[in-house]
Amino acid sequence: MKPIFVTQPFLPPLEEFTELLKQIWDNKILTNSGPFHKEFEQALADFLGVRYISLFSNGTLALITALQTLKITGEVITTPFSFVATTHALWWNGIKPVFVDVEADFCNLDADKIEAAITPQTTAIMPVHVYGNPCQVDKIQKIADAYGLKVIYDACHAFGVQINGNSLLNFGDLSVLSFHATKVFNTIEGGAIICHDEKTKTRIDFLKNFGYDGELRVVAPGINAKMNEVQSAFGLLQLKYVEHAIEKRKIICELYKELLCDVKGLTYQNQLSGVKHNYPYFPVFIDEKTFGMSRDELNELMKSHQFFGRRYFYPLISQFPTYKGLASSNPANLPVAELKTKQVFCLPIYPDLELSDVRRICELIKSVGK
Ligand code: T4K
Repeated sequence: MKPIFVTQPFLPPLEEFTELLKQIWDNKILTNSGPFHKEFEQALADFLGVRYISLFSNGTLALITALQTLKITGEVITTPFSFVATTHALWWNGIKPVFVDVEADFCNLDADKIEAAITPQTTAIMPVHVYGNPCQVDKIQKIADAYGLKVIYDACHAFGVQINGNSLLNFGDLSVLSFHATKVFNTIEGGAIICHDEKTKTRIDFLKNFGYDGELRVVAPGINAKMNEVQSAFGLLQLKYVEHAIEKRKIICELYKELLCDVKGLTYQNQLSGVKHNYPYFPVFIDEKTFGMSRDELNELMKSHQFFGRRYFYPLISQFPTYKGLASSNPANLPVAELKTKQVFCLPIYPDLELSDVRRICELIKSVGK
């Protein structure tokens, strides 16, 4: 049996990509805001329904730069239930992460617990739209406004997600996307910052290019985080196919839900009304007692059948050595996240996953306890 991994990147037709590569070979512009970069940036802003977008070489550098853009310092309230890059971006800026618990339904930062964690040092909130499910954006904005805090969304899972027809990326001061190979939309590696005014976009563009404003002026201590022409051309092509790819993910997600709906001790996340989803992951949550097997045992069983799901996100970021010593990392402060991280298991989902493989995965899961 061929192994089935948690994901597999979506790739455009090779011959279409080689056509674009020929253009790069002809004009010899490889990076530094070339023609494909410009075209992709505009096409992406139009596609996503956002005003300003700045392309990056990956999501992590985009997160680090987003914090630099708004000159965030001191303490930032964030979630422990994410990929470790979310908190690393704070660490790279010398900012102290303050972990707040998540809510049970979607594992997103619990807006009702944010206020209690605010101190005079707090300057921003950095929530994550985990698995592409929107955070409680209105509640979070209300708190931010009341305390004069910035909001930077790690929207790395939220490509194309909309609330009532409006892009989720339009909420908060900034949102950050990842276009990593494992994401719904990929440029092999890549990322972006979304902002809402031209001045901020200009600052972001300076920061990702060493701080250069023109040939001789350096206006800030910037970094090199530019997306190159090959990635940009690849992204432009991917954009043609992404709606179709999301549609295929939706079919897989619906089949999982149909086949797993009556499995005792296994739950999955139901969609919020008014949300156009992008189906990046299919997390299930295992209650060991009722299911008859722990999440880790299920993982081993699946592996023995060549199904390689993943425990995104286990361990919690707060449990990694760099962050474990923080007061907010105390498990007693994060009871819901501590529970969810032990239960979660992400099943394979990607556009080319065969529905027959989804059925085989579900049969195996359903065989537990029989
Ligand atoms: N914030 C959030 C919330 C994020 O989830 C991420 C990234 C970031 C920030 C940072 O964005 P980037 O700087 O990465 O743009 C993966 C990804 O490397 C990472 O991008 C992603 N989140 C994270 C959730 O997952 P791994 O270590 O699990 O990936 P890996 O290599 O084990 O891949 C998983 C499976 O995918 C493999 O078993 C096989 C398949 N695969 C993977 C790659 C890379 C392929 O078939 N082809 C491939 O090229 O971290």
